Amino acid sequence: MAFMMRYGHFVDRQGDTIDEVMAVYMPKGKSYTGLDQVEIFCHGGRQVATNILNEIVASGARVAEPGEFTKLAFLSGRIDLARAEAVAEIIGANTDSSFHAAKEHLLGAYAEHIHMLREEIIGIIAEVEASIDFPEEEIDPADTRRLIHMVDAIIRQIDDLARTYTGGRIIKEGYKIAISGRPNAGKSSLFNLLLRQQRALVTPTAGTTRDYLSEWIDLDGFAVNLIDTAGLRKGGGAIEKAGRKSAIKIISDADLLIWIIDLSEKDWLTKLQADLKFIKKHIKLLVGNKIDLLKDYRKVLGQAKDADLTPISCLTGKGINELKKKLVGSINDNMPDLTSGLVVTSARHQQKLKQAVKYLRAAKKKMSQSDSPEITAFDLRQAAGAIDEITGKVYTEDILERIFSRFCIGK
Ligand SMILES: Nc1nc2c(ncn2[C@@H]2O[C@H](COP(=O)(O)OP(=O)(O)OP(=O)(O)O)[C@@H](O)[C@H]2O)c(=O)[nH]1
Ligand SMILES: [Mg+2]
Repeated sequence: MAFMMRYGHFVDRQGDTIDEVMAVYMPKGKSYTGLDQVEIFCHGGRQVATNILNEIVASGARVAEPGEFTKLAFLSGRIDLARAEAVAEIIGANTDSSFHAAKEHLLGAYAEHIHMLREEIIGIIAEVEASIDFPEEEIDPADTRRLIHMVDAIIRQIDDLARTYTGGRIIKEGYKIAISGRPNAGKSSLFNLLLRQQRALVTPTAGTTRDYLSEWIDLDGFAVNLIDTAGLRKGGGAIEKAGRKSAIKIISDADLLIWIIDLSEKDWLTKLQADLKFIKKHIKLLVGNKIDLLKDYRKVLGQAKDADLTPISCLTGKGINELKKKLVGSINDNMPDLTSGLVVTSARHQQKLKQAVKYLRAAKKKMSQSDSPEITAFDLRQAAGAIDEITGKVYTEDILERIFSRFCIGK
């Protein structure tokens, strides 16, 4: 039966019309949830919808939990868990790249790849278990070598997939760039410049920014979360100390650190050398600011032999385009190829993939030690089980609760 949309009046229990509406009935097996389903289309506006909803609830219905429709779709077997999660990603996508990745997940290339990996593991389990059934027969070492080879190939594939999460997380959550440096270096000035608005307070007083400021910018189609932090220096009052503490946390969470220094200071190089020790663990871009105050900034930069500094002036805007190009380059270096659709954007999936790799490695070790096939099969089954949790072949109420509670109501 084709769906048919009907026109009519929505009347309350007293018989009064609330609104002129359209309604469509979707029978069991053909609806999103897989259950009998009706959708009512009323006029836009909060109050009309609220009145209709109240009337339906008063007649015995209840409001859906967040993600309940998609959860029902999963429970009725219409979609697997990876696709259900992709629905939430589609809704949450706020850049073209996150939308693209989510769409690929929903279309299924990703789920199919996961399914294929699972089938490969199941194939190996079958072979290993076959030797359990015939314990009297000697296992041919060539067979063992072949199986180890197959396990190795799967480990590599799963490992590669799990690694795409570095880029996948960026696609989903945005690329975090923290601007940090000593007080008065021009952090807030750079923040405003990249934001193209006077968002942060800029003053000649060192220690102006105490709390951090966080804004979103679009850099070449990527969502970038730009964070201006308090300047880092010893001493200062309690407020400055608290600001410094939060700045250090932000720096360690960032995907990229912009460390900005004031090139107009006589002792900038000594300071920079001390700073580099402090930030050595971070992925960073060193920026030399206030070149407008220097007669020959190239000569000044030449003093820093091994440190690669990007010269800018927040006052004149010189060097900003070059800096932006470097920022985009740094994002691109971290991004996976999106065209294949094989990008892990969920921390849960990454964790399950890593778990699978762990069990596969254990199985491989046991195979090469010629342990009993029962023990090897156990590890392989654990690996397949971890993969099954991604697609939802195996799930617990707890997992469903965690996934669907993140949805918005009505999805
Ligand atoms: N001449 C010159 N002055 C600049 C430049 N960039 C920033 N300044 C000045 O330097 C001072 C400090 O700038 P801010 O952007 O507030 O520096 P900050 O690093 O955020 O400082 P705190 O928040 O106090 O740590 C202000 O007086 C700015 O106008 C620049 O490129 N050239
Ligand atoms: Mg500031």
